[in-house]
Amino acid sequence: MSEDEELSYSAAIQEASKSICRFPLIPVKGIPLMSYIANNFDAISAFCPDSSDLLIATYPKAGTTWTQEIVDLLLHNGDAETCRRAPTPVRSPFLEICNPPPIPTGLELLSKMAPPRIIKTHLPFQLVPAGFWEKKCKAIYIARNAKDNVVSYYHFDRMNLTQPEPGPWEGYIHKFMHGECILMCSAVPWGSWYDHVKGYWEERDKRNILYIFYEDMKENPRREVERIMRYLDLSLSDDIITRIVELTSFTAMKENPMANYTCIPKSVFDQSISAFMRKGEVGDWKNHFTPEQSAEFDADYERQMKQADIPFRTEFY
Ligand code: PPS
Repeated sequence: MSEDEELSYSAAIQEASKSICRFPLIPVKGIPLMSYIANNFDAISAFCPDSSDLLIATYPKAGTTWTQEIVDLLLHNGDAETCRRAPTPVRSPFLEICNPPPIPTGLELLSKMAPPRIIKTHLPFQLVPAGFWEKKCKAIYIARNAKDNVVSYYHFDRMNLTQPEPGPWEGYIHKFMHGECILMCSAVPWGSWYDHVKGYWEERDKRNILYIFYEDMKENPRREVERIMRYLDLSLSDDIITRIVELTSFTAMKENPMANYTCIPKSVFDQSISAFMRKGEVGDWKNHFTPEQSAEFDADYERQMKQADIPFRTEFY
């Protein structure tokens, strides 16, 4: 994307922000999606990737932006300058995103880029366009433990003025636990965390999906950057890997205007309510859950995850 196009992206958001509102949720095959996305879903489903495209799939707030930055740097040999060519959503379009015109949709941005592209999605496995699997595209799935994920999502829904109003924390936990309800007013966009993480987990071997954990990235970022590098069939020097780990630390990304979403105006992302790069920690849930809420959440978690053998960690021991 040229500098002019990048400027026009920011200008488009500025223009559209006058008509921004908290969009209602509409179910698509049972998954609650924001109305703009749901109404455009046939076009999203029909998207035909190139076999060289890479999909980065996550439940919202699981470490998408972090992984997008790591992958962009890996593909550009750790060149920080090149990776500051445009904000994250322009460098690595969000497949299903649709907002009021004139903001370009994810599909429009993708149509102007030559493969290989780094494509972000929050769609659960069953809603991902079939072309990704038919073309045997590589895909990285990042999962984050449910308790930190719900905390991050809650603060995001407070500041992202296009997502449904989160309401009080107490009620939000229940919306998150119940995922996709019949009542769209008591659901969260993209539906159940539990079904999302299980859906990709079950398909990871068959579809050659690299399934990684936010907590592992925090614990040993170098090990996880190297894991991603090998999955992408790249081989970079130790020095470049060290550089990539530094450039993708929470502090570096919080300060990076091309990664911290300050490209989105306050009328859409009000970062005075909560920063996009908020805390970036494992275990922040302890500052939010009461002991009673934690016990109720854990009991429900047991029920929803009992068949799944996914090694989530909610803290470091
Ligand atoms: S989104 O909107 O779904 O794309 O958000 P996503 O990028 O998936 O998740 C945002 C959370 O990830 C944290 N983050 C990071 N943590 C550690 N290191 C790095 N480099 C990093 N970059 C982003 C970000 O702070 C959000 O988590 P919380 O817990 O809210 O701070």
